[in-house]
Amino acid sequence: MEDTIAAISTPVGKGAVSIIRISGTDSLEVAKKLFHSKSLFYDKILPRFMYLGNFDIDDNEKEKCLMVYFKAPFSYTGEDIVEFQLHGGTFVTQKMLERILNNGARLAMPGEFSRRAFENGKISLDEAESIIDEINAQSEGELKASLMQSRGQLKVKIEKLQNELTECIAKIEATLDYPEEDFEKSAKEEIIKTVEKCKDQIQSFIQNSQRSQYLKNGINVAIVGSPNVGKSSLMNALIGEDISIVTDIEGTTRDMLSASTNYKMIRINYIDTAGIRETENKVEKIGIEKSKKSAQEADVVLFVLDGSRNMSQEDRDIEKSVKKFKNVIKIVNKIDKKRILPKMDNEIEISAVNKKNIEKIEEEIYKIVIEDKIDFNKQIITSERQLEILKTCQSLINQILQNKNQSMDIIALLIKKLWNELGKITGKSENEEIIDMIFSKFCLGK
Ligand SMILES: Nc1nc2c(ncn2[C@@H]2O[C@H](COP(=O)(O)OP(=O)(O)OP(=O)(O)O)[C@@H](O)[C@H]2O)c(=O)[nH]1
Ligand SMILES: [Mg+2]
Repeated sequence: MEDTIAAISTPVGKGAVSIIRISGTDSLEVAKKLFHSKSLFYDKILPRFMYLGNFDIDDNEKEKCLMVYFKAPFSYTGEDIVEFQLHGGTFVTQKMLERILNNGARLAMPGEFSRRAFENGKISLDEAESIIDEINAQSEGELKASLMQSRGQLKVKIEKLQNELTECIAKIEATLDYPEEDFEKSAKEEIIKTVEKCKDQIQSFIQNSQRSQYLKNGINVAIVGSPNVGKSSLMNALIGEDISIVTDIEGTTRDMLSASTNYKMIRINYIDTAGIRETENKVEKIGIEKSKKSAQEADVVLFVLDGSRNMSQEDRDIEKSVKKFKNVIKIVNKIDKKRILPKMDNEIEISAVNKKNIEKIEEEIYKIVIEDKIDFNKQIITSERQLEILKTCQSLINQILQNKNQSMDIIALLIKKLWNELGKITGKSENEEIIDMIFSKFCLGK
């Protein structure tokens, strides 16, 4: 039997309400020693019923709080759970936990509640991982992705694939028992069909997941252009704060500076860079190299021009070098001044100092990176681990297809491997190591 564990389940120092959770066979026994209420008789306690009462902090001091009992197996962990909810701050909460730990429970390890939930069949591995993501989610989009996962949709789909593969394995075993030519041939055809179907599904999971990386990491946007066109002014306008130095001296920005904002649930990370030009200045040169590199690595490049003058040779050189990037937005700045620069296709006119049309840039970034590309209603994979597994599956599938003319036992071996690999997502391939790894990423109390 598992021992009884306890921890504070709410984030330290945040929020008005704290929750202490106890899980295990002795949960009620522990509570009985410490919590008293006129309406509560421990031998007749009602599960899922809130009891208001007092918790003995020590001999003289009591803390008013709520207690609720979840009877096994109808609880998060599948075990008996007792939860205390209190309004006290960090100190009182800590004190209560200490009392609980001195009265029959031990401190839970990070992720231990969820691990027990998994072990008792309450959540799948897939759901457990998404709980970690929910806890760590930074933007709403990211949260949505992990919520989708926590409904276990990926697990359901992958389990289905696993079941189909199980049938394949059964078929192969049958052909080994009855090695008549015809039977083997038709079985093989069916097996290859199933494997091809797996291939398509997994490919679409992977594709969607690569897009969903934007949800997780945000979109990286490099602001490039020649000196003095107003890159830093634009950066400040986008962020809504004066974080980058602006002067009328060419070559003001020497080092890269990045800052983020949220737009429609997505984080956008802007990188202000040094104006690109020929220079002998050593520091500026390094800055320019960094600019070029950040443009290469960015998801979107904002190519900024000064609308109040014609294109310089430098502008033209930069234009040429950004042409090879896939998402480039031409920004014509300083439209508060008289426009000299000829009109171009697909440009966005702005005034960084007057903060005019800044939102158009955000809209455009969102449009070219996110719209039509991420379908929030589709399965989105946010976990790096799951993506790696799916990639391994992909290469196993390719191996199977390449070896389809080999003997049945070779194919069977590869299909079993594939089945096991998929099981690392559904939890249907008893591998302790993976399970340990996932739950170790949880924080205490979850
Ligand atoms: N009239 C007008 N002036 C602007 C605008 N945006 C920037 N400027 C001016 O242009 C000059 C250069 O601005 P910065 O933002 O420092 O330009 P930069 O591209 O970052 O320059 P470097 O860092 O040197 O490459 C400053 O004097 C700004 O005040 C604008 O929209 N309208
Ligand atoms: Mg600058």
